[in-house]
Amino acid sequence: MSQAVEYECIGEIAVLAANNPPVNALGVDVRRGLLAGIERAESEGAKAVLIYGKGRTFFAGADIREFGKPPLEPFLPSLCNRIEASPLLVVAALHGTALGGGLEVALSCHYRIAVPSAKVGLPEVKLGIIPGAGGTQRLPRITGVEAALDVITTGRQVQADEALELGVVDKVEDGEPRDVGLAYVRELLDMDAPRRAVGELPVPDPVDFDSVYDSVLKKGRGQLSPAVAVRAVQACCEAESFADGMARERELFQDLLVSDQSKGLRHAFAAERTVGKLPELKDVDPRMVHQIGVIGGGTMGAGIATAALLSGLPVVLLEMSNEAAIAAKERIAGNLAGAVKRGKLSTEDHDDILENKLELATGYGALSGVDLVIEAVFEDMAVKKQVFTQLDEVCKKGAVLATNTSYLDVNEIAAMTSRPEDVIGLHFFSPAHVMKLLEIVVADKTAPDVVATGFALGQRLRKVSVRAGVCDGFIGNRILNTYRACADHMVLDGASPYQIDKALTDFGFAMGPFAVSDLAGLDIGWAGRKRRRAEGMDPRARDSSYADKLCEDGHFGQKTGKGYYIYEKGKRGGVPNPDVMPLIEADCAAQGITPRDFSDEEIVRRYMTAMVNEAARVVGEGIARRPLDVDVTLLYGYGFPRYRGGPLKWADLQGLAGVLSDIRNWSEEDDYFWQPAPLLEQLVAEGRTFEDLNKAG
Ligand code: T1G
Repeated sequence: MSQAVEYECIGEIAVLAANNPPVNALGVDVRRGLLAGIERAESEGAKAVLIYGKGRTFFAGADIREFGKPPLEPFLPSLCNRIEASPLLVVAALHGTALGGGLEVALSCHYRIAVPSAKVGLPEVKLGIIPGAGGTQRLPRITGVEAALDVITTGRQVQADEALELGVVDKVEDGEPRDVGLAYVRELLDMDAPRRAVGELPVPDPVDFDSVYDSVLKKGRGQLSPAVAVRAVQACCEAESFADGMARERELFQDLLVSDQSKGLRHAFAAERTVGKLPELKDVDPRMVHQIGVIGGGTMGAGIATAALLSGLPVVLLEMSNEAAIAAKERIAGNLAGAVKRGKLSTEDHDDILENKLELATGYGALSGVDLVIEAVFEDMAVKKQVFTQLDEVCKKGAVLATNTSYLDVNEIAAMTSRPEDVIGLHFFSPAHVMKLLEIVVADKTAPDVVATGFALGQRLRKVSVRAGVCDGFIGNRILNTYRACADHMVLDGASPYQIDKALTDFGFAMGPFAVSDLAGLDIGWAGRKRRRAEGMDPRARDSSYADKLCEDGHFGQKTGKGYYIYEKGKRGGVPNPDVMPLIEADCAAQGITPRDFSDEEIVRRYMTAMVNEAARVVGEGIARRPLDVDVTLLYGYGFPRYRGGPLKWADLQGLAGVLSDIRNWSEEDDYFWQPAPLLEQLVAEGRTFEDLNKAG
């Protein structure tokens, strides 16, 4: 009997304890252990079997690391059928997160008990697949079709009390899973409870599956798995037999398992768990952080302070005047009120934070005792240098001095202090208390324990932290500049901003580049263009003036009600601004450009290829450690569609040779913008992929 499942006999009850840390994933050893356990219990005359998980959770699903490898017996669907068919009474005791194949094993048992903190769910759609071991056939028989469709197409985790209401679990009892499980089995044996095979329960009433399919597909914005799951549940109602329904589920599951969408989502799952693991930080302890300082109470500063306060960290917020400090407190109070509204914060905690955890200050002296300071003042180098000169004077020895700059040279800022080893970039994304991404910008002299402190803070603030080197725009904004420029080039060559936005939202982006510019504020792009022109642009670089004209007329997007789109108060989204196309036509005419038609495919291909090419440079220069760091950055900070895995995963799935040949073709029309990244050329020459670099770590 493999150690992945331990066997013991308590009287007439055989106990199978899964022991496969960290999350009792149903890898082959666990599956073999369960099968052997059931067979042994039957052969040794047990009356009942209890299955539970040791450690932090019941089975959290199939072992994702086995996907894409040759499957090994016993397969999970047949194991579940075998458990269900056992003549013994089989009971599951759930704690932690009983997810995916884990819940499917539990549903194949005859009874289920859970501890109050347990959660159950079938999150397979989040991996681009569907439940593949009976979840779409057994769950509807217990909960009815509507509830099953909700759980399966959303992939959400269901708390124990709701699971009891739905009938997914039969009892909720507090205690150790083994103990409450044993007590429940004895109770069932004492009352001579019958075996209950869920697969033998009556077929539930159907719903209008076609309209459910259409609405789920629409909601998925191109992701297929939730909609395919509807067809699997439909089979539960329409198949001749339970076995036929299982077969249909498996068919749909296998198709999705080999799909690019599932490869993209599984990559995203693994990448977001790997991005925080840096070999150079192994055995490096972060510095202790018990209180932080935030300089600047504008949108970013207030958001950063809110994120820290919500994580339980006391904050000293420094502003230049009392009025500004009070305004900052109001912004923070607004953010916190939003958290109360979303049920993320109690009113008591809300009040406690504002009364006891947030300290306002107008003098740098107030920062002398904090462990870490984050500067979020106006994005101007001279102002930053002034702030860090002051911080160097007042902050205690060992304090971490962080800048929230989104572009500026962190080395230059660090050089303003006598302790550049304590300086780091912590680049939050707006709104900072909502957006998950945190770029941790490591300057040339930043000490390893300061980097470790940045990651520890990121974890405490529930951020997804990505290490970035110093360059103009670090990882995310640098790549954004390039694919955004590509969009401008296509506009100059004849594609309308509205066609481009539509093509990219159809591709899966939450918003197209021009709608994003309106959201962020056209004045930011304008300032950037002016800065680049002032610094002197390469004469071969293409430039456009149509957006400048919009800004000169005071149209900065959503915040002024007009930009590329016109925004009516209270209405979601905007309608195209009729003034824009004439500005573009005038710009083209002035540059002697003859506009041409673009297909949506070509728009997406050029936009994505520009993104990939710049990303390859960012990895090639070591600004990003691994390709997965870029993917996580774009997924969490730039609305990249998760089911495509990120730009470099997308490139691998497309085939790098094809991506490179496109760049070479397009360089014939513009050899300045379309210069292949050396890393991309190298990978193609060596027949390797970005995933190979991820694996190399
Ligand atoms: N397989 C393998 N490893 C897994 C895993 C899994 N299913 N789930 C988690 N891990 C690893 C993870 O990579 C990390 O490793 C460590 O466990 C801790 O995870 C037929 C086919 C369970 C809620 O989708 O949602 O069943 O980084 O950092 O925040 O229908 O992990 O330490 O090396 O995330 O506390 C369905 C996926 C599979 C659940 C815990 N199940 N996991 O969250 O810790 S498909 C899922 C999670 C399936 C069947 C189909 C979460 C968690 P490392 P963590 P956490």
